[in-house]
Amino acid sequence: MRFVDEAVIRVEAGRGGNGCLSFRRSANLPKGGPDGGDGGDGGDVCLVASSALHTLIDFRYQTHYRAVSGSDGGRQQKTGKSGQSLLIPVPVGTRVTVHSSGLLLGDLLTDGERLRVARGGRRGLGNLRFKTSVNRVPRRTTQGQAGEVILLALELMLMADVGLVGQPNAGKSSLIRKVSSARPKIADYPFTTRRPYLGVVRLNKGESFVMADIPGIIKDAAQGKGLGFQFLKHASRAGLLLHLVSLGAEDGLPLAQSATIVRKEMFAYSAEFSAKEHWLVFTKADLLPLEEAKKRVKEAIRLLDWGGRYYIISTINGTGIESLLNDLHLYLNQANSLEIEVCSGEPV
Ligand SMILES: Nc1nc2c(ncn2[C@@H]2O[C@H](COP(=O)(O)OP(=O)(O)OP(=O)(O)O)[C@@H](O)[C@H]2O)c(=O)[nH]1
Ligand SMILES: [Mg+2]
Repeated sequence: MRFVDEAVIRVEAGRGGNGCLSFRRSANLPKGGPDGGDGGDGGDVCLVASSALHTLIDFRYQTHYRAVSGSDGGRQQKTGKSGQSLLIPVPVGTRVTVHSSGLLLGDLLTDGERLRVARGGRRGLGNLRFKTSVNRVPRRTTQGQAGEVILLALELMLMADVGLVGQPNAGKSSLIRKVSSARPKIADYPFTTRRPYLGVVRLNKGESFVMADIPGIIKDAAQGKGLGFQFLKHASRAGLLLHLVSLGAEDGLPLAQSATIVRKEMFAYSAEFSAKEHWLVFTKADLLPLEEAKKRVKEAIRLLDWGGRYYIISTINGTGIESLLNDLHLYLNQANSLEIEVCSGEPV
């Protein structure tokens, strides 16, 4: 299936139904009072997050959405039927803004979360409402109001705990395949992965976390080169980034230089990335003797003046994978419990 992470749609809420102008008439009551009922309210348009969806592709085919209008009021004090809300399912992780102004309306982050994006028009009032002691035959009614119409920009940012970033061929897809059931293609040419993939990494005791494989980042990606820039936003929701650097030095550069290319692009894309937890992961350790790999990595760490965590792994012989997963698990658990503490703190 094609991966689409941006869409513009037009949503229109339903009109309110008109109020009714009517007087009671019957054989024994030729001059009855007013009995025109109110109209029904117009239906709202709401977006609802659904974990069953993973792309915005549906919105490429359907770009207009309209909720049902309220019915007009009727004789004998009959209120018109209200229009039902139109619920539009979107993937979890969808950000909703007003297309013209960029105003943020909301982020739909949990399954089932609902966001009203267009309010239905209010009902019109029937003439029964205008009966007073001085006006017993009111001929006044009001019309139902138009529903809101709005052009929305939808943007999907995948929800992952851990994002994989790195140059093409760094071994990102190989790692996610090794530790999850995600199945992105693996090959020795750049940009094998052309869209982000999510994989659930299952750990002992039924615990799990979500990892995102993001297409490779090359020099000048932040200016639009390659594919990396377009998809970097999917890394922006991850709490932790694993930056993969190949010990195979396919780009012919020393490790520290390779790593710097990607770091520069990430920070050029968004300053937000510099505040994120980053770990360096040196891949393809099986390509050289472990002692040699450690020596090169130490040198790179020194040159980069790297104070964060780093790992040496191989998806071919399994080096370092278990310890990486254990540390990820511990880190994410800690981060989650911190979040819970913050949320449950007493209000000050
Ligand atoms: N020797 C060795 N080769 C590896 C290892 N991991 C990945 N590779 C190879 O490196 C090449 C690129 O791997 P991918 O996993 O496709 O790399 P990627 O980072 O997803 O690349 P893009 O999708 O192009 O960004 C493939 O030929 C893999 O077989 C490893 O641990 N050891
Ligand atoms: Mg890949």
